[in-house]
Amino acid sequence: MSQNPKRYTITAALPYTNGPVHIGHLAGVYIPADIYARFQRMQGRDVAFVCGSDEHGVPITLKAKKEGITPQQVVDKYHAIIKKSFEDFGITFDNYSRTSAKIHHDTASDFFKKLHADGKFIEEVTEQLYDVEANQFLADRFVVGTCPKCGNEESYGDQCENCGTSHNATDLINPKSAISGAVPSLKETKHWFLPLDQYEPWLKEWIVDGHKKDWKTNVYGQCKSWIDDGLRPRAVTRDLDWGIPVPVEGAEGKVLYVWFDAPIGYISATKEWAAREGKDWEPYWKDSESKLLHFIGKDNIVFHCIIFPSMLKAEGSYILPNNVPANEFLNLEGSKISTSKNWAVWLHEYLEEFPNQQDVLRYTLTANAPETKDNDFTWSDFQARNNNELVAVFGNFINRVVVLTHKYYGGEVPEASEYLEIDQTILKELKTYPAVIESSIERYRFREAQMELMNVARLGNKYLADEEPWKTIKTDEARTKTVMYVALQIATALAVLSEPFLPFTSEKLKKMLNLSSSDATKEYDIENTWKDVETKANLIPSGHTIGKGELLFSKIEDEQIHAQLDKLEASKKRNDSMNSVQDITPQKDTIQFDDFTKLDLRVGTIIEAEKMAKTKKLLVLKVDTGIDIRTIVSGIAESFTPEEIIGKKVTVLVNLAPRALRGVDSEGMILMTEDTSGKLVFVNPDTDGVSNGGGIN
Ligand code: B3M
Ligand code: ZN
Repeated sequence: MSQNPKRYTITAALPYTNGPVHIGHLAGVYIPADIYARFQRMQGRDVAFVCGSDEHGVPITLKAKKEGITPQQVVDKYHAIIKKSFEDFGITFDNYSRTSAKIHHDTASDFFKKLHADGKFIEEVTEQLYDVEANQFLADRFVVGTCPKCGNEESYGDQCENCGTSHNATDLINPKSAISGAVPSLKETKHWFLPLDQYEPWLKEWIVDGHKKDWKTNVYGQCKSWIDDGLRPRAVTRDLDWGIPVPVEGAEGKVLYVWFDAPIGYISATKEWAAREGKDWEPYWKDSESKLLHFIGKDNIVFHCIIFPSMLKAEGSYILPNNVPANEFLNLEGSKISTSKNWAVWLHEYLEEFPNQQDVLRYTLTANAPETKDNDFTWSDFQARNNNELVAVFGNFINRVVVLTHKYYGGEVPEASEYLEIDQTILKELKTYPAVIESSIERYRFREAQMELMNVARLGNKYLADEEPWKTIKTDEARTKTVMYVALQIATALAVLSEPFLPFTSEKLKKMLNLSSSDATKEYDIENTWKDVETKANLIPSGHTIGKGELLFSKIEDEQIHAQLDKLEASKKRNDSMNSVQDITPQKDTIQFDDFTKLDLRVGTIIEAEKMAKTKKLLVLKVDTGIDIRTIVSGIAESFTPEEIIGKKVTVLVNLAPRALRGVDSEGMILMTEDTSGKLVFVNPDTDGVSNGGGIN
C-alpha cells in the first residue's frame, strides 16, 4: 500500500443494544475512532466511518426476558438512546445503522449463502447444551460456567470475560443455565462450522509474521497466543429464535451466531451509507488501496482479528483489516465498570449533569485512555483535568488573547512589525505541531497526540507570560502589536488542531475568531487546513476583526464532584445490600387471596417488655393492639434489650391461635425480618399518624 491509502474504512464496534452506553465505551472505542476519522477527513481523505447497533444475540434476549418485553422493544428503546448519545458527544459516524435493518439481514444472509455454496462450512450434528426446564438450547450467554482456561467461574458459553478466551459452550466446566439455573443436559443438533483450524497457517503468516511490528502489543500478543494454542472449528449458527434465520435448507429454527452477523454489520452500514450518498460501497471493502481499521475493546480482539478475517478470507473478495487498534478497559474509581451493578457513568446522565460539557469528558477520557493497560477514571481527576488544564491552560490562553485584542485594538488583528528572535522561535515551533500530532494519531497514540495539542496552548501561555503585552502596551506599541499578532496565530492554530479532540471547543473558538465555521450564516471564511498550520505565514491576517469573547471552559466546583461520588456511593450501598442477602429463601407455595384475608395483621405498640427468667432468647411483651393489650412472647432477647423496644410500633398478627411458651400464653406474633448484616429488625409500620389497631392490607 502506498503511504497514503486511497480511502479509509473505519469501523467502531457495534454496541449491544441491551443498555445505554457509558464512559468505558467512549474511552475504549468511540473517541479514539472519532479522533482518527475527524483527523483523516481534515486531511481531505476519503473516509467511511461506520457503526450501528448490534441487535441480535443472547444479551438482547436476556434483557427482554428480564424486562418482560419483546427483543424488538428492547432494541428499539436502546438503539434510540445510544444513537442520541453518540450524536450528543460529537461522534461523527458517516452512518450509524442497526443489524435489524433489512439491508443487514440481506447482506449477512448472502454472505452465509456464498460461503455455504463455496463449501466453506462443515455441517455437523453435535451434542449441545440443552435446558430441559426452559426447553431450549443454551448458547453463548444463556450458559455460565467455569472457564477451562483461567478458572473464572462466571464465564459465558462463547467467551470468558476474565481471560478473553473464546470457546464452545460445551467446553465449560460445571455449566449452568442462565435462564433456569438448571444443570444442562446434552441434546443433538445440526450446525454449520467455520473450520478455523484450516485458516491457521494463513493466520500465522498474516498476523504472527506480518503484523508483529505495526499492531499494538496487546492485540498482537492475544492473537499469537490463540494461534499458538491451536484453533478449532467454530459454530456460526445457533438454535435460537432471535436473529437472522440461517438461509439454507434444513435449518429451520436456527439463526446465525451473533458474532457471525455483527461484523458483517460494518459492511451493511457502508452499503446503506453509500446508497444514501450515491456512492459505490465496494471499493471501501474490496479495493486493496483502502485502509480497513477496526476500533474495538480488548474483549472483541479474537472476533476481529481471527474469526471475521477468516470469514472475509473464505468469502474471497474482501480486503483484510490493516490494523485493529484495540484498547484495554477503563475502570471507574478503582472498580470494574458494571452495567448490572450500575457502577458506571452513563453518557445521557452525564449530559444532564454537565450540560454542554462534552469536550471535558472527551478530553479526560483521551488523557486517560486505556491504550496500553487498563486505566482508571476518577471524578477528582476529571475535575483536575478540567480546572488545571482546560481552564487554566487552554481557556486561559484564548481568553487573554481575545480580551486583549478587543481591549487594545477593538477586536482587529494588529500588524506585526519587526520579529524578534523569540517570535521567530515561537512561530517555528508552532509549525512543528501538525506533524508531531499527526505522527501520534497515525500510530493510534491518542493520549500523546492530545498532550501535544495542549503543548500548543502551553506555548502560547508561556509566550504571553514572557512578553507581557499588558506591560509593553504602555511603553512600546509596535512591540505589543507584534506579540498580539503572534499570539493570535497560535490561537488560530489551536482552533484547527483541536478539532479532532475537542470538536465543540474548536467550533466555538472558530466562531470567536470569526474564522470559517459550520455555521451557515457565517460572514467570514478564513479556511485553514491542518497543513496550513505548518506552511502558511498568516493563519489569521492583520485587519481581520475577531468576534466576541466567551469562556471556552468553566471551573468545575467541588460540590459537583461530591454529587457524582455520592451517586456512586449509593450504587455501592445498593449492591452491598443486595449481595449480603445471600440465602434468600425460595418463595413458598402460592396461596389464594382468601387465605391471605384470613390473616389479621394490625399495627401495635410495645408498652412493656421484660426478659423471661431462665431463658436466653425470650422477651415477654405487652402490646397495645388497639383492640386490647395482650401478652406476646417473642424470641428476640439476643437482639434487643427490653428498654430499647418499649414504645416501638410493630406489626402484629393478632389472630394467631394462642400458644404457651414456658408457661406463658403468647397471644399473637410480631413480624420481624433481618437487616443486611443479619440483625433482627421489626417490620416497622414506620409512619406517623398510624394508630394502634390499624389493619394491614
Ligand atoms: N456487540 C460486543 C460488545 O458490545 C459486540 C461488538 C460487535 S462488533 C461487530 O462488546
Ligand atoms: Zn477465562
